[in-house]
Amino acid sequence: MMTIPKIVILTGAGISAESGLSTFRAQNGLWEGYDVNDVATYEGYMRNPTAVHDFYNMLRRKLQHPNVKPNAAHFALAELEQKLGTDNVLIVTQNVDNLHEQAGSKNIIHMHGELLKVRNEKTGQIIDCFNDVNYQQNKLIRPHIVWFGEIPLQMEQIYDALSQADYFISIGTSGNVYPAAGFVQIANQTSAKTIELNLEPSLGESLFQTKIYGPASKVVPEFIKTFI
Ligand code: BV8
Repeated sequence: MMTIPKIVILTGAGISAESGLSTFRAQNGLWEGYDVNDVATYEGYMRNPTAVHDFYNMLRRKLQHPNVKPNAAHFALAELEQKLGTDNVLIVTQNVDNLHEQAGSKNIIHMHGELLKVRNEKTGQIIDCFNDVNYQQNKLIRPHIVWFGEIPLQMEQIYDALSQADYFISIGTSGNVYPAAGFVQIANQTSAKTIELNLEPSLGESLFQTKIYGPASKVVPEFIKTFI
C-alpha cells in the first residue's frame, strides 16, 4: 500500500506574476513605485495611514480586476490537493492575493495576511473587505497584512507541518524575506526532499536538492505531474 506523501508548498509573488500581479523585487525593491518602508511597515502606517490605505485600496482593486485570474500553476496545486487529499498538501503562501483559493485550493495558510480582509486594531476582529477602506470613517480598521517587523501568522502550524513534510516545494519566491526564506533549512533538517521551482535561482538556491527554472505556469504543472 503506497503511503501518500505529506507536501508543504511555499509560494511567493512569482506564482502570481503571470496572472498580472507585480512581484516585489523585480523593480529593484520599489514595489508598485512605492518604498516598502512607507507602505509595508507599521511605522509607515502610523506616519501616514491614509497613504497606506490608498496603496492597499489600489492593490485590492487590482486583484479584483476581471483580467487577474489564477494561472496554470495555481490550478496544478489545487489539483494536487484534490488528488492527494487536503490533509496531505499544505500551501503556505507569502502572497496576500486569493488566487490559490480561486483555483480551488483549500488547505492554505496566508502567513503575510490577506488583501481582501481588514482587521479591527482594538478588537482583533478580521472582516472580509472587497471595497476601498476610508480611514477617516473608521480609524481602527487596518489592512489584515503582516508588515515588516510584524509577526507572521500561524507560525506554529507552519513549523509543525514542516517537521512532518516528505516534500518541501518552494515556488516563485526570491528568498529575501524571513522567516519564509528559512523554511528550506528546517525541511533539510528532516528527511524531506526539497525542490525549488522559480524563474531564476533564489538566494536560497544552494539549499535545495532539486531546482527547476522557468515560468511557474510551465514548470509547476510539469513537476506536479510527477506526483499524480
Ligand atoms: C518577522 C506584506 C519576527 C506586504 C510582506 C530588520 C528589522 C525588522 C525585521 C527584519 C530586519 N531584518 C530582517 C528582518 C526580518 C524581515 C525580513 O525578512 N526582512 C528582509 C527584507 C531582510 N521579516 C519580517 O519582518 C517578518 N517578520 O521576521 O517577525 C519573527 C520571525 C519568526 C517567527 C516569529 C516572529 C515579516 C515579513 C512580512 C513582510 N510582509 N508582505 C504585502 O504583501 O502587501 S513580505 C513581501 O515579500 C510579500 O509577502 C512577498 O511575498 C514577500 C517575499 O517576496 P517574494 O514573494 O519572494 O517576491 P519577490 O518579488 O522578492 O520575488 C519574486 C520571485 O518570483 C523572484 O525570485 C522571481 O525570479 C520569481 N518570478 C518572477 N516571475 C516568475 C517567477 N517565478 C516563476 N514564474 C514567474 N513567472
